[in-house]
Amino acid sequence: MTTQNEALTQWVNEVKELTKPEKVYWCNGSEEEYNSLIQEMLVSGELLKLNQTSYPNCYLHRSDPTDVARVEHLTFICTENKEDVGPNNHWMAPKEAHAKMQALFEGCMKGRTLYVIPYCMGPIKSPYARCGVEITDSPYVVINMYLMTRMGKDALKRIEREGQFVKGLHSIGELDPDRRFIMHFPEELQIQSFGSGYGGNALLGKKCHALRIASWQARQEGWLAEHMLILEIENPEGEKHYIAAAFPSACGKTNLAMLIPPEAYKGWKIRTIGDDIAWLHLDATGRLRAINPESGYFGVVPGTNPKTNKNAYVSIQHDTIFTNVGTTADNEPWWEEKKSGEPTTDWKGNPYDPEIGPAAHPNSRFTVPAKQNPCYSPLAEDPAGVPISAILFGGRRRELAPLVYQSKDWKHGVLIGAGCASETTAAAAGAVGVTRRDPMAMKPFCGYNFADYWGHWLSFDEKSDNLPKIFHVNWFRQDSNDNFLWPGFGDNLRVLRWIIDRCEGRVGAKETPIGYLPTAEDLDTSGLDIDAAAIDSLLSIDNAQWRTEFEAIGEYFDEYGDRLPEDLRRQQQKALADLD
Ligand code: OXD
Ligand code: MN
Repeated sequence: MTTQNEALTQWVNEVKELTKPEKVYWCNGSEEEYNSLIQEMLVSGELLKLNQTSYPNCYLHRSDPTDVARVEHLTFICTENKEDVGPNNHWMAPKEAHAKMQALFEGCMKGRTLYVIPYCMGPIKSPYARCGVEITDSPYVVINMYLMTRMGKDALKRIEREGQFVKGLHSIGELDPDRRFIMHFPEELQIQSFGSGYGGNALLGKKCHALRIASWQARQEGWLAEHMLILEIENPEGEKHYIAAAFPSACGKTNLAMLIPPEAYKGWKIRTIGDDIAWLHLDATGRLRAINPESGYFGVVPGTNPKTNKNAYVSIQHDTIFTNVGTTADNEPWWEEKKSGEPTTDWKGNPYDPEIGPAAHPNSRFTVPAKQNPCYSPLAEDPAGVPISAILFGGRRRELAPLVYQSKDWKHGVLIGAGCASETTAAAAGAVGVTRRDPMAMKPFCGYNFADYWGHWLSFDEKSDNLPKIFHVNWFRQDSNDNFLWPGFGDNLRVLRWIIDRCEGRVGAKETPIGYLPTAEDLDTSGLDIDAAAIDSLLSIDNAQWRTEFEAIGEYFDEYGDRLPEDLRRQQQKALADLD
């Protein structure tokens, strides 16, 4: 396969000149191609066969132990104007970044194959979908892109028709953490990533394109590219709603998107449209419609079991790539909280010793086609996307944030999203469990200045009077003994039900200074083993704590100086005043 597109041919030739691969291979996206790459990687040792009787077509990849998560400190947005990327990003001048990357890529593919991967983010026929081409020297990247995106022939055809695509150049280099950079050039629609094979750093369609570059384009073009799951909820009467929810990495997006209704919720159905990224566009009626640009899930494995997420658990019993899990004596994949089997080998390939560490890396991952999910919604393929009724923001907050509250209006909802904080997780290199501001769960992914991003969010209020309602949820409240107050998982449907009923105007709430909260009567807790004191903590606010919070949010906003939208400052000051 080659192409008629001159810009693409020229770019591939330039990269070939620079990186000096042994061969160039154009990916067509076929199953045969996927299978033959798997065979090659089994021979090279990049993949290991798992037990093919109990886990057919499942393979294990062990990363370099220093390359197991996103590297936010090595991720840069390179624009002419430093102010355009804001204090939320690391900036490098494009000229300097290009020179640095040029030196790294020089001859880096000697003896390797250069793979050209044309891909489409979103249903191939969707007007909202966007294409890119990733060049990589990693067959692991190719097989993951096969599972996560629509890649190959059809994507190339679309690129040839449209003439526009995002250029992503990737090499694993020597996997040396000191020679690792993830560079984005939004003004040039380019990504360059060197020195890492880890998903978020190397599968360039995902975080780099579908969030960082796409958020930049979305602002210019009037849409939103967000770190959100998309789910469909159907009640026993057959009424359907679509919810988009932004939670930081490893905070339960995949679990919520695949929720199994609890016993008491017979007749309710949840279907998954997406588990990580949503692209949202206003339609002619002013509704926000969402597509999932991805076609697979790159999910956190530890904690997945038939109780926490049966749909994910079932999905990964076959045709799955596991990265950095442990294995059992009979060569099945194993991870913490799997609830069956015993590990004998850890994720590094050493004999398992609990004294040394967990069997699976806390950020070990599964890559699986979305269609393997038992509650996959065929609407994930709908070129028109789905109309969103409610947007949820949230994160891990041990304290402070109640189980759920609704914003007073759109602009107040933007304040809620912009003020979000969450405890860090193993999805990114660095300390875990540290509370940090993570506006709209986009801290690591917004490809431009957050001040401009919040302004963009606020601007939707002028564009439509048919926008989704905005809510904040927190499944992670703990008591003073570190016990979770809310059962979470399937029972989160009780909260979603209140949210939908609020959207439909058929359930009550009490107005508080931070927004609308359900009373104990408004939220269905029937049949739950939860005492009144816990419900009270989950559904109440502490004014003094919230005052401190809004002051801290104000200080955080100060970092954005004059660029901060006045409307957002007004919202923050009003929120503070409402607490007096
Ligand atoms: C992810 C992440 O992999 O957010 O989705 O890190
Ligand atoms: Mn994510």
